[in-house]
Amino acid sequence: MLRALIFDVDGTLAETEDLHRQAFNRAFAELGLPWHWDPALYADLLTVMGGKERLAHYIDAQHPAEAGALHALAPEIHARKTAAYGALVSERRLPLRPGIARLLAEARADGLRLAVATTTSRPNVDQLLAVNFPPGAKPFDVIAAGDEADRKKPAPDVFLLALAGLDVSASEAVAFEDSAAGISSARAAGLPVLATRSRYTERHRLDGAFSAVSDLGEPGQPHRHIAGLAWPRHVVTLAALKDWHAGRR
Ligand code: XBP
Ligand code: MG
Repeated sequence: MLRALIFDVDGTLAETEDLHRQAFNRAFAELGLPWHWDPALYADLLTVMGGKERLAHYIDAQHPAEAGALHALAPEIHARKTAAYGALVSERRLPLRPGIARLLAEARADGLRLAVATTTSRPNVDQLLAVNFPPGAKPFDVIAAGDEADRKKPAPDVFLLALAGLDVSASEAVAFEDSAAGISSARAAGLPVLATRSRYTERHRLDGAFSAVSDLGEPGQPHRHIAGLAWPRHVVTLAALKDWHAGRR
């Protein structure tokens, strides 16, 4: 029986990654670092999950001669980036992707449990939820984020943390992801995955997902089907998810 839905954040709940990119650039400028991550470079860097890990990879790859000093500065860079990201999410009032609020409401009304499983830092999740839900709302029962997991995606840790917090087994849940690493992580945790491709994962292979679509769709705003299971009227509804889940092998 389907008892829970578990959502990735960046690229899945909302198109956040370009604000992360802009936040990194703001942090570099604040600290006088002559670095600028353009969208093409950031798309490459996104193969490394985790902003701190991504920054460390960039330092080692692009600035090996000063790596020692730069790694020592990295926590300050990332802290400023997180502050800048929160300001950007708030300023831009970053919306949820199509179908997310609808599916969350359908799931809540049907008594399902809801969780987030993300590589991003917890303050980033809180900020995105704060601009999309009323004060005091608790859209998710469990939020598993960032450094709470021992290993970042594609390791399964953060999805296992979410399952434990929900007290459900992987066979009773469905995961939603946008990236190859995220799909690998959820699959490694034993979860079926519905992939909603995002702007920064246009070139990602979404193998492993039982269904891949452009987004969850809204009545009157059908999604584009990419691969795997197709959805009636090109909209992912809880009823259709429950039908699939009940009939899956
Ligand atoms: C996406 C990530 C995160 C963000 C940046 O996480 O890899 O690292 O890019 O956030 P997910 P931080 O898709 O799992 O939500 O700088 O806080 O890591
Ligand atoms: Mg993601």
